[in-house]
Order: sequence, then C-alpha cells, then structure tokens
Amino acid sequence: MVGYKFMGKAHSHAYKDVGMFFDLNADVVMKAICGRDENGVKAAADKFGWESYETDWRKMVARDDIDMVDINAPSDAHKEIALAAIAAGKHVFCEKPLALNLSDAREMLDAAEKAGVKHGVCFNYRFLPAVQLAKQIIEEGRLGEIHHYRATYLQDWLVDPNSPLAWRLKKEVAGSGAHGDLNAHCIDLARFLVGEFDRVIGHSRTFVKERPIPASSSGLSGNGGSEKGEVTVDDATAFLAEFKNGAMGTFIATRFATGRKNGNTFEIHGSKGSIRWDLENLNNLEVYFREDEPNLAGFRTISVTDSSHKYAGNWWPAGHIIGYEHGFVHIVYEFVQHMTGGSGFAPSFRDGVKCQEVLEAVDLSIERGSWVGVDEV
Ligand code: SOE
Repeated sequence: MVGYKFMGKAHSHAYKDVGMFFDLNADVVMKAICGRDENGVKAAADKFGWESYETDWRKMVARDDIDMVDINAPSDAHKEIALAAIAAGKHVFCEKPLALNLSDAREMLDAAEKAGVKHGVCFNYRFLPAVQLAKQIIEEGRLGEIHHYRATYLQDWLVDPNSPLAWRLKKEVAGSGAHGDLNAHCIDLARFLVGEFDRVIGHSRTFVKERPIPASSSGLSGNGGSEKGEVTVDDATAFLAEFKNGAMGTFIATRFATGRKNGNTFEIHGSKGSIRWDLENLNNLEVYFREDEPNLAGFRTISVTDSSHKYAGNWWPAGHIIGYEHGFVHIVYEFVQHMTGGSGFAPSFRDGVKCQEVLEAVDLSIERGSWVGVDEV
C-alpha cells in the first residue's frame, strides 16, 4: 500500500477485517506500507498491522513477495506508481479520481489492459447495502422509466477562509477541487444506478482565492502559517446532465455547505416510483411506489440491514447497523475475489476513465459556456 493517512487507514482497516467477515478465495497478507516520512510510516505499519514498511514506493513495487499494489497517495502520484506497479506485473487498486486528468487515466487503463493485470478504482459507495438495494430496485424496473437523478455532495471544511492551503487545493497535486474529489463519487454512483452520461453543462466557483500556506499538511487540513498562497481548484462545482437514456441529472459538489459534513445523497424519480439516500444515514433507503394503495402511499424507510440485503448478512443480525468503513471492506472483498478467481470487477480503470470523461466534459462546458457531449472529450 502507498499512503497511510485518511484513505490509507480506511483501506488498511478493510484488508485487516475482510477475512474475518467474508469467505475469501485466498488469504490477505498485509506485506508492506509505504510513505515518505519514516517515523510516520513505521508507526502506521505497527498500528495498522502491516508486516513491514518502505519509504520508497519504487522499491516496494519491485518486491517479489507482493501481488497487488493499493495506491492512496495524492492524485498527482497515481499514474507513475500505477504504471510502475503494472510494469512489475502487480494488480493495482487505486483511489479516486483515477488520475490528474483524462489522458493520464487513459494511459493507466491502456497499460493495465495490455499487461493483463487486474485493476480497480475505489468508488467505495457503490458497495454499501442501501446503494446495492437501490440498484436492484432500478434494475427490476420498480421505478419505471427514470426521469430525474439528483445528486449532492456537501461538505463544509473550507468555509473558514483561514483554513490552510492543503494539497487538495492545488491543481497540480489534486487535479481539481470539489469536482474531482466529490463529484467523482456522484458521477460514479449515477453511472452505476442510471447509466451513461450523454452531455453536460457546468458552473464552478472558487470562493476563497488565497489561503495560508501550511507548515505541514495532511489530507484535509494542516497548520496554517502567516504567508498565503493561491487556491487553484474549484470550491464548488454544479452541473446539469442528460443521460443516454433520456433522464435529467442535477449535481452539486461543494466544500462550502455550512453545517453539512459529508452529505453524499441521491434522489431518483421514475415513472413508477422514487428512491432517496443519504450517506449520513447510510443504512436506510427511502422508497416510494406509485402502485401502493393511495391511502397508504408515501415515502417509507427500509432499514437495509437484513441478511437478504447484499453484504449486510456478513456482519450482524438485522438492525445492527454498519458504517462508512464497511464500504471499503466490501469493495476490497470484491477485488480480492476478482484477483484470485477472475470473477469480474467494477469499478475498474475503465470506470475510472468514464468518470474522468464526465469530469472533463464539465470543465470544458464551463470554459465554453455551453453544453458539451461526453463523447467530445
Ligand atoms: C475528502 O473530501 C473526502 O475524504 C473524499 O476525498 C472522499 O473520497 C470522500 O469519501 C469523503 O471526503
């Protein structure tokens, strides 16, 4: 594994727990974790349960006791590490967004396909039981023809103008701001649930253009110094979309939604019914079916914790809820099965590329001030 901060910890936890709750084709052995700061990575290796640590990822990906590399470094490092790992014949699992930009993402997909290694992108929210149930409901036709898909991803960690210039606020490191970080999740869920995008038109803002340069920086924050530097990414990006199946989509990702911490939501309206979901209440799915008797019709809440619900039965008895970290366990489970039995896995690098196409089409639409077909990028 490369990286040991927020996502490195979430993924490490997943590898540690997965064999306890799921039957795997092969054992997961946590061989090595890599980071540049020796004290930090050593402490992480001990705490998270890795056998060893490295401070140079090149050395790590060359090790012949490693079959798979998991990349949790900032986005600007994804491509180089992935290409080296692929060249060394390793399977690769990578955090989202897959790359800094579309052409890098395409290069990574091409390399992985040519080398015949297994590849995956960590769009973890697909793997929550309520999201799986939403997909099942849509696939069974219970919502009928889909008219509307509305997604939000609302955070507020940047609303303070003195919040420091973390790496996520620099285009050369992060690729983009709320758009690549948060809309990437919304785009992936929309593709998973409703299908491919046809065209998009967006609007974005950077509300605070300069921030204190941090003395040290972590994933989301850091300690601000007195000197300021330029924010080169969006604070918020909204866009309208048309799906290939004719559905209308509205999306907003922001880090300025005061009071909202991780409001990843979707609401889907079809000719026969509707569903809505909110990550901050992730075990529940709200559903409305028009065929219900009029005097009983209304949104009702399904507690998606029954053993009949995908993944839920691997944990606890019904009603004993799961959390954010479990989505990572589920995606890691699927990827391990894929590596060891080849049963097929999505989201692959291809899905990472598809997501990046939509992200870039939105950026182009903002530049042009007009609709952009996703096929144009
Ligand atoms: C930070 O904005 C972040 O951690 C994202 O990078 C994650 O992908 C998302 O799941 C939560 O917010």
